Amino acid sequence: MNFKFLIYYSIIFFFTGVNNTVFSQKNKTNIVIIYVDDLGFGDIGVNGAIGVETPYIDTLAKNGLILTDAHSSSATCTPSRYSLLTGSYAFRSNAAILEGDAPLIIDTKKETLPKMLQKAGYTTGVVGKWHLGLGKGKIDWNKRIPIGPKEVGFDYSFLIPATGDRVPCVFLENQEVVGLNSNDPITVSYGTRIEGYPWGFKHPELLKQHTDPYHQGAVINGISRIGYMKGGKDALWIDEDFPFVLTKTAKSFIEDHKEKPFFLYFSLHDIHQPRVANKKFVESSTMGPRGDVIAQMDWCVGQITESLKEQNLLENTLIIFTSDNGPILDDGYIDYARELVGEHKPGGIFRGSKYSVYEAGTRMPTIVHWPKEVKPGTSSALLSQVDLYKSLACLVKQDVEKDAAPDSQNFLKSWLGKSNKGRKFLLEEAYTYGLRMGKWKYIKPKKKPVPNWIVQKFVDPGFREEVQLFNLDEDPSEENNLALKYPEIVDKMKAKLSEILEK
Ligand code: NG6
Ligand code: CA
Repeated sequence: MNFKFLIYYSIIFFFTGVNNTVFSQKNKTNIVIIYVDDLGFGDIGVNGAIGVETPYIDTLAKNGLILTDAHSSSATCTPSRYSLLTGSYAFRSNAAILEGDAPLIIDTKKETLPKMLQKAGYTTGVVGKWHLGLGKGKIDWNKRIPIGPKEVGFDYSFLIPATGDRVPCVFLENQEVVGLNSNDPITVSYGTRIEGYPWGFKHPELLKQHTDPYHQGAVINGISRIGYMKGGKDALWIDEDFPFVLTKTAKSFIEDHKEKPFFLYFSLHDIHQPRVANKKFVESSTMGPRGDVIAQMDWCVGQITESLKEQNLLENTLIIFTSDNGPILDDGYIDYARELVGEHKPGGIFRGSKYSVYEAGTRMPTIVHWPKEVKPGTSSALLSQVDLYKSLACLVKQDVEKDAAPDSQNFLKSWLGKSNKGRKFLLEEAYTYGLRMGKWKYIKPKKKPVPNWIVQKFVDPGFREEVQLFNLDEDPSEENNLALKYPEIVDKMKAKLSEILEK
């Protein structure tokens, strides 16, 4: 072959090669996880909500797969998010609810779900609630925070750093406070009171909603929070604007990355308290603030699906809609959620709530929507969010690194409704452990006293001095303890739980 031909063939090869890559990249499924905060199984229309309508979520459900036995790994936020992103059970790193200035709890040396997707060619983004900690120790909020979502595997981040009821009340974009005026630096303190924003317990007249004694730190936007804060006035968020700020940011991420495959972890703050809906949604339900923020959250979901539709991406985007832990009525703010709930059952027929080892603690409203691959329907396969890591790795044909995701199992077929096979054993983490096996649910006894603040919330966290065993086929609401009747099942499940916890 002479030199001219060599050049000619190289050019042809180069372009077809590039085109193939572009072609296959373009056809990769986008992945969007919509992770709602404190949304209960019964809080959406398709699962029987009364008093609030969720038309956008119901449309996803109508055209997608409704999972009726899919679980967050834990009955609280940080542990569930930790498991989702690492494929590890939360107990492995003692993941527990974090304060707003806590260090990052994910080991940045290890592979994570977003890092695995990056390797598969995905651009990754997180928009919304983080609550996994930031930095290594004391955080300087006035500089770029050197350790955060980027080091966990997100190319882009726009965050509520912890929760709406914790300082600092500012957004972080790519680990920098948005809109900070350097002449008004931010200081944050947990424990030691610092002068700055007035304190809730001293200034009840400033409050939109009264609170329990634990939420009486800095008053910002008429809401007193956990923790104290000074400075950063120009950067303060307005809680009522969350739905607009977060959906606008998520939509921009989708638009900016529409040409290439992307992974969006869209982490809404609703239904967590403080529940202060935007005026567009106030009185949009008959349940007061808690119902109104469910309607608001539904609108946010609709914004994402509409945006995907506009970009012609809805057909080939895998949307997984779910929640981080079960519902709670009174969690610190007096917003009359308990008084206004009426006939509505936030946890559906299931016993328990957020913080609880009973089913409502972790059994999440879950919908999978992917018109190209997922047929509309319902599945009762027993699934855990900890498995999304290896299931999505299978979807994008990516090997998982050796030490990564030790508790994750590939259940892709079941997540897509192509199989009914669920987990043989499923761990539920709360203030004690629950274990599912077929129709059985075992709850480990625990002798530790129940924390006072949980009792004050009228929550039954489910730990007892004695073993509990329920037959969920006959007793889905976990009312009849059968432990004494079936000692051999108890022994088997006890042994299995010890094996999981000691592995
Ligand atoms: C608890 C808070 C509660 C809520 C929760 C986090 C107290 C007494 N209660 O510690 O109000 O913020 O943390 O919720 O401080 S979660 O959904 O992010 O796990
Ligand atoms: Ca939560």
